[in-house]
Amino acid sequence: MLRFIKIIDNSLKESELFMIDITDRVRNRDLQAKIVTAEEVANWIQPGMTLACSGFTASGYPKAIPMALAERMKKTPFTVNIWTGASTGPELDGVLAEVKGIKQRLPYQTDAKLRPEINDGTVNYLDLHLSESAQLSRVGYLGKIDAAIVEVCAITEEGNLIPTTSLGNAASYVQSADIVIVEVNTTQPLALEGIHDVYIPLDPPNRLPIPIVHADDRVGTTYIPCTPDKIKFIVPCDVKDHTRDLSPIDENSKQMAKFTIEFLHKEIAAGRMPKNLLPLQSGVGNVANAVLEGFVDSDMQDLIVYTEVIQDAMLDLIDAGKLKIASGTAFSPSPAGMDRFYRDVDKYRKKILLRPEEISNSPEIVRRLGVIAMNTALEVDIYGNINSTLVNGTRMMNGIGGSGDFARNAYLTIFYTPSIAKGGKISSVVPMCSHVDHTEHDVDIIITEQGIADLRGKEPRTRALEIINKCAHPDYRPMLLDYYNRALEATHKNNTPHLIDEALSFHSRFLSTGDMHK
Ligand code: 0RQ
Repeated sequence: MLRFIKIIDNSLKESELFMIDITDRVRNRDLQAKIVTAEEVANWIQPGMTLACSGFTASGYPKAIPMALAERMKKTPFTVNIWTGASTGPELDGVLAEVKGIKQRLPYQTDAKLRPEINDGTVNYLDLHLSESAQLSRVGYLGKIDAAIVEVCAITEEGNLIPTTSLGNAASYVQSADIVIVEVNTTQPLALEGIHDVYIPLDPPNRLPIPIVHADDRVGTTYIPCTPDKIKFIVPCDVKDHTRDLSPIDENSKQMAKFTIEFLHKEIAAGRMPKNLLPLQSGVGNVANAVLEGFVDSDMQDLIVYTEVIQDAMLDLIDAGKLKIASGTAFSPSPAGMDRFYRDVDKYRKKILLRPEEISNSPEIVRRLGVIAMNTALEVDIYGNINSTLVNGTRMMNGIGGSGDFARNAYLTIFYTPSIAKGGKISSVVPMCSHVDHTEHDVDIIITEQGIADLRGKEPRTRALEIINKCAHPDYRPMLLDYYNRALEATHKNNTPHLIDEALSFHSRFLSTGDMHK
């Protein structure tokens, strides 16, 4: 059966009418009768509905339906609630933000058009720990799902769904929803079948131990369980994941990567870690990429990755013969990385495993495996608290994402930040964070391009000197030392000395003068 669908390509310009045949991917013949256009689904969606979508980073999110929905909203403005696994690409968050079509958004985002709407009160944004978001939705705190919208490679004879480049919360949303809408994406190769391991835990009080004791353990199914009767519509789509090229690794990131590798070598020498380290988790972005590339050039072997997002550097580690397994919830390489993956799919897929985010980020498993968590901060304070989300304590950047899932539960928790931002007008080391996502109790190591502060086994006053002297930029070091010394004196050496009237003075100075310097 052939169907017509209006497609908007990745440049987001309208293009011609394409004919997409997805019958080979809808293996249940009866289900083929449910194939419709994205416009038909967009017209079915009602204002105020909660649409729980697949997608994690710019990987595996529905595209044709949100684009058609945005077109409809241009003519008839209304809003819906969008739940996903994490951030998505411009064909979901971007197009809907552009028409102000989102009322509530959770659990994470990074979209440049959505961010201002979160910060001007248009969008109600729930910034959630990713590992917890599926459970919160299942038990009903977040309201009811009107439809789950899931991108797949294929639908099996039984109605089960073969996911694409991410799993995120898709399996849990499908389980909770009465109505499932499926986007069959023909750009997603069937070679992805088998790479997933779908396990949905029972909710308390019936939760059992999640039986993963090694990063490569498989405990679930290779598909998202579903039944034909739950599937209301099936929509063809041939728009690719909108993954981005990585920016070249800058000098600061290279320096932070170098500090990391040197430090980990010392940990091995001290007998605190095996020679192949412990499972690695790394955030996304420049520093994370540089650190992972640092491992490629290092003498370390048989590395294990238990993380959220699998990026290009993992392919480099596989090619260098240094990676045993990379377990995550999203495969999110650059376009070139994706081409590379597909050219040699049989080699790479043996080493890559995609799980639901409540498993990839599970506190239980992160603690059991002894993960080394490496994430990025906006700012750190002199006692080791971390702000990852709110600029000047108020303006949302992206969200906590999975950083909290890993930071609190890891064997070793490292945070990175360049010591200054905005050309030196901002010190990333401040007396007190303007907002705290990760507390001093969670943080072991802070690394800037200036140096590495080891906070383990140190009480707050010693930590303050360690952070100021090793991580702060030399331009700000005297100001921070002056603050600390006066706080020490004023509080008569309290456990955690602060001058309460002055603790946020760096921020207030920046807000009034545009510069944290005196
Ligand atoms: O702004 O783009 O306007 O220049 O913040 O900073 O240095 O480019 O760093 O891209 O790695 O992002 C914490 C936001 C860092 C990210 C954060 C400004 C700076 C720049 C970005 P411009 P950089 P990155 C797994 C883990 C939370 C989620 C997480 C993040 C912009 O890492 O969202 O960890 N983390 N997930 O100029 C004001 C400061 C600033 C500042 C930097 N102190 N004050 N602005 N900037 N420091 C991933 C997932 O969960 C999917």
